[in-house]
Amino acid sequence: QAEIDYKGIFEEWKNSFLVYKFALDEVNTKLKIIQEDYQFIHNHNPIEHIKSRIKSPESIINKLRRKNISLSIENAIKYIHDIAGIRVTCSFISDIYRLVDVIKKHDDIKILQVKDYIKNPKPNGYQSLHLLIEIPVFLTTRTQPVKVEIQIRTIAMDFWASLEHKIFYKFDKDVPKYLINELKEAADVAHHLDVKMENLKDEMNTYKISD
Ligand code: 0O2
Repeated sequence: QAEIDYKGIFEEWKNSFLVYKFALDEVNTKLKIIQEDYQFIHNHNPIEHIKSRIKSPESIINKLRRKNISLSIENAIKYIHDIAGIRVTCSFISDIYRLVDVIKKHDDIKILQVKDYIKNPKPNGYQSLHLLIEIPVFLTTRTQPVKVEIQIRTIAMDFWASLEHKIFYKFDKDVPKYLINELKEAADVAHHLDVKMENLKDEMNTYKISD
């Protein structure tokens, strides 16, 4: 198979990708405002980290191939929903749902899809809440709606997902059965920790109120 000129493709796609950078800027600003405002009102910061990225052409091409879709910028824009991606790490599971409720209230954001892998984890144990949104980007000559995937998870879910991702690629997607089982077990332990931490926080809050 001929080698793909990723650099060439990137050059060709660069202009179409600029709006994704603008969309990420918009969502990042919204999240930072929520973070500061929440801290101010409730004296609690629901967001630990925010990380954003534009998906690399290599990764977009691999995903198009995985989905059996022919390679073109039009197809990338139409079928790859996470070209612009933001990962938000929260302290507690309740923070995740609180954040989703706040995002849903933003009039300019259209929620296209909610995938709740916390209530329904993937068979391998993967947990996170994925929001596919569309946000308007105001350009000089037009307004363009742009898709952004927001992945919201706890620190424990993020810890698990980063290691699973590394293992998956280390074994070139052919992970030995015993490691798959151990990863599933680790995901259950991570969930147990999340539930325990949530309970501890609730306990602590009742003390604060009765003081
Ligand atoms: P990368 O390298 O992280 O970008 P769809 O949008 O429904 O057509 P998609 O995009 O597979 O199909 O949907 P989904 O389930 O929302 O997954 C999107 C992203 O979630 C993935 O992007 C990962 O970032 C993350 N993810 C989903 N499942 C797993 C998992 O089992 N383990 C880990 N570590 N991450 C997961 P990419 O493009 O697959 O990968």
